[in-house]
Amino acid sequence: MASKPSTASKGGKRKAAGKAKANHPPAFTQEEEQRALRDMLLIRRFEEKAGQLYGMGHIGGFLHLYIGQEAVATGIFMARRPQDDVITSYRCHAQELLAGAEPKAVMAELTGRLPGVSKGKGGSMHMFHVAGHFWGGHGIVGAQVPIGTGLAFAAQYNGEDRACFTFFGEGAANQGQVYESFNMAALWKLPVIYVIENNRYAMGTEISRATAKAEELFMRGAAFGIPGEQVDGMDVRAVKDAAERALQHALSGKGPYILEMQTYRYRGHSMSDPAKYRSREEVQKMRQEHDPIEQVKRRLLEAGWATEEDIKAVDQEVRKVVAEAADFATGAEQPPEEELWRDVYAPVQA
Ligand SMILES: Cc1ncc(C[n+]2csc(CCOP(=O)(O)OP(=O)(O)O)c2C)c(N)n1
Repeated sequence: MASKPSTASKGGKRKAAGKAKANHPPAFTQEEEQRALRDMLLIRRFEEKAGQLYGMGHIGGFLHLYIGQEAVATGIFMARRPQDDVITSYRCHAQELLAGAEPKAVMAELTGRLPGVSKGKGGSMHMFHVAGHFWGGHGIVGAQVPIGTGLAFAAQYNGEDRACFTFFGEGAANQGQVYESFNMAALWKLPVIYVIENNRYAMGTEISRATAKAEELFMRGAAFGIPGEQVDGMDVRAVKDAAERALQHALSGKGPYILEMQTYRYRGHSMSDPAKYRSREEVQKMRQEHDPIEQVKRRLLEAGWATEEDIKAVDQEVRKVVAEAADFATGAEQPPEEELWRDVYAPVQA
């Protein structure tokens, strides 16, 4: 079963690992469905607008969109407690918004303006929200994995009640530092949950062309005794359910846990990717059959918890927030030249 953790057994044989589709997550309450709808719509509309601003020349540098993957960050944030840490790669706008950053300040970071979350100096890949325990936003593939492991070490060392959700892509799952982190996390039983966002494509390569045992990424910790689960990452209920189980495990002193989220990104790796490595039909099929937002809408309608008009009203409200953020971000002040020298080093306390 997908919901059962798998580790290597004593005889060297692995327990059977199910497919993501076999997962039957517990139903959401009306409130949870409504929250999931709004959060995922905010992320999608925000990303669509960011894509437009990039096309108009308002955003420079890289821009990696999260469209299609909304259920992963949303489900994790529904399970995490406010004190739990989160860290991710350069594909980070969704986590930044869910951690509580103002959409205006996030968009202003994308356009490189002073009121941006990193004063316009970080851009798309380097955003943080310390008050919301979100620690970035990292451009080096896999680099956030040891940092997330370190955050979990700090929690354990300081006797604090928190765990760290450490996101990384399936491409990053082949990086050496991931396994150094797994070793330390397992050895010291650190409260860290490794969230592998398997969107099936790294920068320009389909997973099976670059990754051994591509269908079993959740087993990547088996040699260290780290349990793992494969999760339907297009279903926000499955994500939340698995994240709660993983958090429970990590907080009970049993150490790290791996969640392989089977997800999909609709857009290219970044804005400059023509995505020639897959067909339009494949993307279309995912959108039609597995879209995370459409799944929530369908359930809300079927349960009689919302009408088409109610759903449209949420969308309108979110579009307004995003449009205001875009206006703000394109009209805000640029960082002055002296900002270049600020925030380079942390102040040292004697
Ligand atoms: C150490 C390092 N190697 C290569 C790159 C270039 N690069 C940026 S993203 C990327 C692909 C990563 O794919 P994945 O981890 O699956 O994440 P996704 O972009 O799919 O979210 C590569 C190779 C980099 N930034 N850092």
